[in-house]
Amino acid sequence: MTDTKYVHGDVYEGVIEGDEAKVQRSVEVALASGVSAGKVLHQALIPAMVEVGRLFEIEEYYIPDMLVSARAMQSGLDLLRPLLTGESSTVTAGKVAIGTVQGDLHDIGKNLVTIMLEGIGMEVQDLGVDVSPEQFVQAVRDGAQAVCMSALLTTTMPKMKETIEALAEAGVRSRIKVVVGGAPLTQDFANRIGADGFAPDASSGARLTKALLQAV
Ligand code: B1M
Repeated sequence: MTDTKYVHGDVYEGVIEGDEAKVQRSVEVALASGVSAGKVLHQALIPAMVEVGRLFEIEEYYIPDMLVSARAMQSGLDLLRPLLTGESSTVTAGKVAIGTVQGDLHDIGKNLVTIMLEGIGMEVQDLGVDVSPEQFVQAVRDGAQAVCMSALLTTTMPKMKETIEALAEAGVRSRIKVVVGGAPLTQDFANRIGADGFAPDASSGARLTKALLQAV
């Protein structure tokens, strides 16, 4: 059995079936047999969530199905976290506050960005989901040098603009960097709302945040 066939098999199926035990067991087997953490993530876990979204769209899956799949995906991600972050303990590259914007409960993409940020030596304050503009402002007052926002719903994207406006009203916008991401976003949207950067995936989002801070 090849690497690719393996990870596309049990890990992928486990997420779609919402079977946490199967995901954990098969991620462990994949890692033990030499499959890289990145391969498990990009060739099995993420494609499985894309398939779950497709099944939801065609009404084969409902919200509880999406929820159990998300839990199964997260359980696999938990096993990959130490490998993706490289267990780096020296924090030197700056402090970032991250969250999913107000009204939005999707956190897997945001959690991935967090892992990638930690992996490149950033100190991360994870504000969680449903984060209000005021909470982001407070995080900056508490020392965050960059704000990373995630949104998965077209209906919650406007909260990113509101948050940037709240940061400006609080007088802290000019001293921080704002990076946005999430499946429905585009570079054009990021430009229009006045963000400093947009990234289509978690690792480029983390790298962009660090680069923007280093360019200050
Ligand atoms: Co929801 N959901 N959901 N959902 N859900 C989507 C997003 C949807 C596309 C499904 C569909 O219709 N095909 C659709 C949105 C449609 C739209 O707005 N255009 C949708 C909907 C409609 C809803 C509800 C409204 C359903 C309802 O109630 N009727 C509801 C809303 C609840 C709310 O938030 N208020 C809802 C609820 C849920 C669950 C709670 C059940 C669950 C989330 C559980 C959780 O996150 N803990 C859920 C899930 C799992 C999904 C799908 C299936 C998977 C999302 C995911 O985790 N993807 C999703 C379908 C899909 O995406 N195909 C769907 C994997 C993850 C790794 O990708 O988050 O995109 P993603 O992150 C990517 C990039 O976007 C990027 O990096 C990652 C890759 O490396 N990225 C960043 C993300 N943030 C970034 C930030 C950055 C940089 C990059 O810089 C700061």
